[in-house]
Amino acid sequence: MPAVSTTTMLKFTATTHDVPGRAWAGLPPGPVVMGILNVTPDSFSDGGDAMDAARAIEAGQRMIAEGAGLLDIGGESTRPGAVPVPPEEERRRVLPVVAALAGRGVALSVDTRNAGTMAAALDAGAAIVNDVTALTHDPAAASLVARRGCPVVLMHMRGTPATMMAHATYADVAAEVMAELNARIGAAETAGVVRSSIAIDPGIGFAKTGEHNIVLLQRLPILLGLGCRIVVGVSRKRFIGQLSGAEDMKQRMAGSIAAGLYALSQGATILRVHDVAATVQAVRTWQALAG
Ligand code: HH2
Repeated sequence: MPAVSTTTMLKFTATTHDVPGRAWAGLPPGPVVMGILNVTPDSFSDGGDAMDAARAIEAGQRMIAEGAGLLDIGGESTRPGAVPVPPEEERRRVLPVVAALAGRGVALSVDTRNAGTMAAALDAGAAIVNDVTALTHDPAAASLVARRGCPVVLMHMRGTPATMMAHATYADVAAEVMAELNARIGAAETAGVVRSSIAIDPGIGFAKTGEHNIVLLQRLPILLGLGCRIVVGVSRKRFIGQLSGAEDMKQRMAGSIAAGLYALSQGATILRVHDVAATVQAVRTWQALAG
């Protein structure tokens, strides 16, 4: 893990105010709601809800009408211990949904760690790659993203979905996540990815305990120093249940919105959520008041 010097930290802090409005993926500068479309039978929070293409397309259309600025389409669950999905099956799940929702007024991201799925989804009309492994899982991913020149979300994780919780040990979670994301940005740039096409994500729940998630959100402004827009996904996650007492994942909407608004106040500008209509209403109200 690269060391981050005090001078670098100060430089990061000094540029903080520049970042939230930064152009990325053609999105407006303020908060954007990214609707989650999991075309999977086993996602932790909505598994099976949008499993077949027709239901996923309908859900996507509803999210667009509800004010989503982005749709994130995935065909493989990354919950702790999830069974990996062969890339061919992943493509069978996501491609018809991408093709049907392309050109409907919002950008589509494909949530995948496989270069073949990234390429096929971009060909089918997706504009953005969202990789929970920050382009580390597939050796062909970084050069593919560089060649296509598409915007990319680099999320922080350690290990794999199967092993990540064994790696949830940090002396200073915020500084280590920042340093590790900084290293991933550097690796992507070395592969030819342009920095302005990169957004970052602290990876809430990925190789993090509930306490780590809380500290990361409280110290989120440290990530602004990396000069990229920040995506945050707290929606229905386990720590929302821990904080609020809501054990049923589908009963975690209010807590998810509270955590999402808090993330916006800490410098995030893209919220990855299941409950689009309620989040859009909350974000608009928060934005009007916060200015
Ligand atoms: N979280 C999940 C999946 N992809 N991508 C980004 N950038 N940030 C996240 O926090 C994130 C993500 C996990 O949530 P979900 O899609 O609801 O569940 P599953 O992985 O089980 O499909």
